[in-house]
Amino acid sequence: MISRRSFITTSSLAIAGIGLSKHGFSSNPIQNNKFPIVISTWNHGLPANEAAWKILSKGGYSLDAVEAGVRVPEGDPKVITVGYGGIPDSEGKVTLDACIMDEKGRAGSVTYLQHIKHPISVARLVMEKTPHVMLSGKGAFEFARKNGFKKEKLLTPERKAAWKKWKKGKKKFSNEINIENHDTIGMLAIDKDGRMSGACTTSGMGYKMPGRVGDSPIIGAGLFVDGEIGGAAATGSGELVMKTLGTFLVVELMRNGMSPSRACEEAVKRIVKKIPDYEKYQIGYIALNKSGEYGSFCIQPGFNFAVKTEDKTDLEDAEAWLKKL
Ligand code: SD4
Repeated sequence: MISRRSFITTSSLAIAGIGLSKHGFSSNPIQNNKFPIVISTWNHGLPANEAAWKILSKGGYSLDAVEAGVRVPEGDPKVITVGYGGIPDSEGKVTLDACIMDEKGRAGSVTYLQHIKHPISVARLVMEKTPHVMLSGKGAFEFARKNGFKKEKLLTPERKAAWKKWKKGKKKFSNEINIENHDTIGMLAIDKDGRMSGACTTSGMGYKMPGRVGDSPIIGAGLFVDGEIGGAAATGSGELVMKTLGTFLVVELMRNGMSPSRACEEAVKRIVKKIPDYEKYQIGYIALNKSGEYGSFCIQPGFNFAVKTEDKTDLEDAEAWLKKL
């Protein structure tokens, strides 16, 4: 049982944002008290943030901003882990997962969606036009078609050729760290009026099993926003994030007083403590609290995230568990 003394010590450290890890370092919050702000995962977050910024800088709504932002990699075939041009499953089908959440706690999600270029916009419509949170597969596709989305071919000739090569090599699916498994975009934004929204969208693990759905469309796993506290988004091996409800955990840790960086670190720690071969995997979290402080943490060095405010346009490296050992 936790003693009253250690509770007071732990919580006052946490409230001060001074979290000491087992390595004895502290993750300090990065201060940014000016709105608007938008942060997103990986370097394709830079152009995505620009699109979001067009809306945020004019005083627009963060929900419109995150939707417009993540549509950029969704529509870009050079980004091979999101939307159009994404890596297919083991049968050559591109299946997409996405979700969106606003400051009021409303949420919408689509999973295993095929033939639709912008799953994030379908997820938003699920949130706004249905009594449900999540639509999947055929139902999600039919809902999208009824709402005017075009049926499109998402497998590009380049990705088809790569898939054929992969199949010939009779490689097995692996959710361990490798290029195929990176680069879901997760985005968090606060607008001029202090409203926070988030979006997350991906083509999932490359060459995954048919029917596989990852963490990205699951509220509390790939994305979570609580307008009163803050938000978090995840990238990496979705199975590990799902089993720990990673972004919900990050937001709860922030609710209990942790800084965004420290909360992300703690959520990574929950994973590495449980999985003996964690070194094979990558998980990256980003988090933003209601005051505009942001942070991140990951398992492997190499995860970066893009930040945009009035004063900066940055790509920042996340602190990594393995680097700190
Ligand atoms: C998934 N989390 O489907 C996604 C993949 C990913 O960066 O994030 N890539 O498990």
